[in-house]
Amino acid sequence: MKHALITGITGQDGAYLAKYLLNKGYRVFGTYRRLSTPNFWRLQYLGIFDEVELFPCDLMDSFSIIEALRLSRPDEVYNLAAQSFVGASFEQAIASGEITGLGVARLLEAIRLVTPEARFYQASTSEMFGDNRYDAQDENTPLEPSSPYAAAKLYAHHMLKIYRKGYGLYACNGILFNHESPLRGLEFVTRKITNAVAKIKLGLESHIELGNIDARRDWGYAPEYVEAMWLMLQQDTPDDYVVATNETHSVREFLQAAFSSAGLNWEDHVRISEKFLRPVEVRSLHGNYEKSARVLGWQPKVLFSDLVELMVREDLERWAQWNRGVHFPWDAWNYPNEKKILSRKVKFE
Ligand code: NAP
Ligand code: G4F
Repeated sequence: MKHALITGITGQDGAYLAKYLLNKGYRVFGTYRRLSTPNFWRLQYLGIFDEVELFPCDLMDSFSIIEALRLSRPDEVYNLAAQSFVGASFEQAIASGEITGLGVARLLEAIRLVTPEARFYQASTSEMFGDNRYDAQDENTPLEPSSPYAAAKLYAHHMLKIYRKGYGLYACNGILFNHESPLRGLEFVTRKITNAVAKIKLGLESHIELGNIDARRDWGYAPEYVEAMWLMLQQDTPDDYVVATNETHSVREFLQAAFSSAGLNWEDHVRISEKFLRPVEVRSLHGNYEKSARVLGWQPKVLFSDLVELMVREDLERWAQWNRGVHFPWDAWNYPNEKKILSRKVKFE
């Protein structure tokens, strides 16, 4: 039986990847951070909490990484752990560099020393293209990061290439464009919108505050993207791949589609707040996944309008259940309102 180790198993992609690998017959190990309140809701939501084996581990702590590798003896390591929120990386630039950048160097060193035969997947990102001037981005597009998060990911991306070339590790960078789902964190714009649509529809909230709604992203469906991660590690030689839908849509289009799928007019419920504007914005991302299609045989099936609809439907269903007093593992009731969180843009009198 093959062993897989997933860092960041408590996150959106970690949970879906764990489920995918369990279905393929893998023994799945995952790392989680010690938090004051445990965060296993996604694994419970997918019904796999009892099927995965968990280690406490932090990418800031090399010894905890070594211990996770030593105990799990993985054939495949998927590094999904990161401070993954671009907005927060402006507020916590150093911690983002430590975790999202240097954390990967710690992991590569540990693999080199402890399990050099293990195949390694790194969660690289389209955010590395930055506020670029290209119509569509692929594996050869220049990388011009526009956030502390992207700069940290770029460092990790290059460290992987150095370890692949220098030490012969089987290691792949998956340059994934935005991918969403009902398990997406509530801070990211898609889920922030679909959660708000559900609350507004049910009379629990009246409006939502957003930043730059002209920004454009290439949004795909997360459960399909974890399959591409696995495919990358099954090839004869390691390489880097773009995973995307080859469509780009604005946040405004997302709003329009999400509110109208619940029979609402978005303009009645949206306010723009400078609190959600970033010091540097990535205005447009649009991925060309031709190489993934050609080499991996991968292509997206769920596209923009189906994605928006399935996310709205699930958030509506959850809030309706909550209204009926049904209890289930879920994040939203525990995170009542982003408005409580202050930002650097707040001026104190
Ligand atoms: P996510 O939901 O934010 O999950 C991030 C995971 O990293 C969580 O399990 C989190 O643990 C863990 N983590 C955070 N800090 C850590 C630390 N210091 N040590 C160990 N673990 C830590 O992110 P996602 O959407 O699943 O994305 C997975 C990966 O793909 C991330 O690396 C992200 O940057 C990258 N990526 C995502 C997208 C996308 O559109 N989703 C696109 C391109 C690349 P807690 O649960 O304890 O917070
Ligand atoms: O949903 P977002 O926060 O995602 P972003 O910044 O594109 O990053 C995500 O995708 C990356 C891949 O390209 C990943 F590497 C990264 O880990 C993460 O998963 O923001 C999307 C767009 C941005 O342009 C942002 O400025 O939406 C805009 N936006 C407008 N109002 C907002 C808001 N974003 C958030 N989070 N919240 C708002 O109120």
